[in-house]
This record gives sequence, structure tokens and C-alpha cells, in this order.
Amino acid sequence: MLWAVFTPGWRELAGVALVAVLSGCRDPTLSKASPPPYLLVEKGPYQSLYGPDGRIERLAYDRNGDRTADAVILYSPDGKIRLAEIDTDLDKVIDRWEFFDNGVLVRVGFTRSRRAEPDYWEVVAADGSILRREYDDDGDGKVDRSEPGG
Ligand SMILES: [Ca+2]
Ligand SMILES: [Ca+2]
Repeated sequence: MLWAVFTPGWRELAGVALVAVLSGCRDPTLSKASPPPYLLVEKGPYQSLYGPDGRIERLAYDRNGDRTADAVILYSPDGKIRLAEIDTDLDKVIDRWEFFDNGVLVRVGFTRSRRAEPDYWEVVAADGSILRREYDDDGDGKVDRSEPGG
């Protein structure tokens, strides 16, 4: 949004501002025009990131205190959970992916090959029951076969 400052005769003002920056003087009008910052809040094992609009964007959780996130949760702009990536066995490799639709868990991905990407998914109902199981057998990230859950 800096360009808004330069709207009246911006060429002249830009020259002045550049000199001010080069000489180390901070023009207060420039800092006012800066977008609000991303805010990082740490609380115990949780670290959350809030966007310029004040909404939470990401939550990281360090379960065992080794400064490596064991779960990262991503939020939609409406504040609902979009995706959770979880290292369930604490080996620093993500092994569980939870996909949400409108804040509701719809699909859970697992890795059978211990790579950091899912190759098996369970499509789940609102009550937690498994509707369908999907398999990526050749490791290209695409479902090769599926079978009904139960
Ligand atoms: Ca950890
Ligand atoms: Ca893991």
C-alpha cells in the first residue's frame, strides 16, 4: 500500500522518500502505510500465526518439546480447520493428514511407505465411520483403487 502515499506528485515524493530511507530517517507516514504484520503467538507447546486481518492461519503444536512441530493445523479464511498434518509417532515425519470440508473431517490420509506423503486414505462420515478406503499403490499421489469402508 506504499504507493498510496506517493499518489500526489509521487515522482517528487518518491525521490524525497528514497533519500530519507538512504539517510536512515524513517518517514512516519511510510510506517503508517505498511500493512499490519503477521502475528506469532507462542503459548506452551502451541505456536499460532495470525494474519494481518487478525484471523488465525496456522497452529503448530510441539507435543514433546523438541522444538519440532508434531502437528500443524491450517485454517480457512473463515476460521474453520482446513487441514491438519500430524507426526503421530514423533519421528519428525508427517504420517497423518486430516482433510476438512467446512470444518468437518471428511478424509484422513496415512502413509504405508513411511514417506512424508499419504498413500492411503479413509473417507469418513460425520459419525467417524469409514465410508471408503482409497489406495495409492504406485506412489504417484493418485488413488489407484478404492473399496467400501465398514
Ligand atoms: Ca516435537
Ligand atoms: Ca511420523
